[in-house]
Amino acid sequence: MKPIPAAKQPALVSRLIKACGGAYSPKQRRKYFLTGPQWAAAYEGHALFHAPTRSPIGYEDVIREYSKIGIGHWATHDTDVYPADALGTDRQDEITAGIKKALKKHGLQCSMVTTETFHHAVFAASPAAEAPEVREYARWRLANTVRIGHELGAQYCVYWPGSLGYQVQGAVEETNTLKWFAEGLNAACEADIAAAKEKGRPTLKHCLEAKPFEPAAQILLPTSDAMIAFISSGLLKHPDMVGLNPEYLHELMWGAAVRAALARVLLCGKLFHFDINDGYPLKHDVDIGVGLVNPLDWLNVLVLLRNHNYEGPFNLDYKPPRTTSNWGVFAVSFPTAVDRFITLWEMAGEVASDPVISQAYDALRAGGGGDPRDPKSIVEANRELLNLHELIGHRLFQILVGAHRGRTYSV
Ligand code: GLT
Ligand code: MN
Ligand code: MN
Repeated sequence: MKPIPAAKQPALVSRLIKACGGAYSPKQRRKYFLTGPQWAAAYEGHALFHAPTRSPIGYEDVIREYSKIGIGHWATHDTDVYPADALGTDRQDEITAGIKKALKKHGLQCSMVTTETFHHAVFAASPAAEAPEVREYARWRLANTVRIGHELGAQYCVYWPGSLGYQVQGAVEETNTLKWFAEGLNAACEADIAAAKEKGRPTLKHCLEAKPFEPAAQILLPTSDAMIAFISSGLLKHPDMVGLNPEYLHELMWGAAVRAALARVLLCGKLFHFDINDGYPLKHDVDIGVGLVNPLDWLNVLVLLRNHNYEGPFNLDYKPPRTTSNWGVFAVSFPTAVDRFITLWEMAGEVASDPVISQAYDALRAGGGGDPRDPKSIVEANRELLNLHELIGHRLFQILVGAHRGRTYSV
């Protein structure tokens, strides 16, 4: 094959994306509570070892392109759109007005706001640092974000305390740091209660997001389970306002069964928000597009969420790879991620109504009828019934590859 000139490459990519087929329309995509983060689309491909491969892009472009794709909601960190030194000044109000205008023009809603408490030098020792002025500044930043959220019509506020930890052990006294972190959340909740009252709006749902490592070497709240315990530690003044935003990959990173981690959050009534992506266990936060690595696991996760009537957002916290261009972010990355999610979600619906799976579940729950005081008889009575466990696994695989609808391969 001859080299393909740069000018002809978009046409080639577009032709092959069309050839893939199976794309949903923007109207269909808008039926799902999908949220697109500003930082995900604007990610330039940089990291510790990586120079950027894409050029900067502002909120107007992101909002417009999300709208074209059919992503109905937008989420942002304060400093994704407001320069840190514009926060709390008139410039903040001007930017807020610009965002509102762009959202309205393109028919999007702001679903969630989050405070960046990890990038700026002031957070070198975390937002819950020893110096009281750092903590006061952090409290102000959180309260300011809450007010921005109310102004933009958001329902959720997320906290990712990635810098809450340490590089060297002994410098930080963990119980103090956690108490100080709770003070920040308390300030955010109180600011929320005041702003909600003033605006006649409901209060926000405050969601903690765990990640087991990065950027701090050791993280004080590394998992969703740790955060659930923290919420009920007694340190929070409004524990009912605080729940979780688990991220699929962040649980996988520490080796969790993601579905089991989510089940524990569901049991506590704390599954408020969900970051969707993919990746590998015991590796870094690569934020690969949903379903590209673990589609069967994803199917199972969505079956659980459907069964429990989860109605919160599915937030596309995904990093388009460095090999993707600025154009490709909206031509390939986001539409395909959205379409894989929708496919997996609908497939999860098929699992729920699949006659083989429901008969197998019913039979397992009926049990074999042994004598509860005689374990030997229980073993005998259930012997053949328990073959259904593996059979269910096989059926889920069939549903994933379409074999339940007669798709076969000739040998
Ligand atoms: C950061 C983190 C994400 C969080 C974002 C919210 S910031 O990109 O890795 O998982 O959701 O603060
Ligand atoms: Mn996330
Ligand atoms: Mn991540």
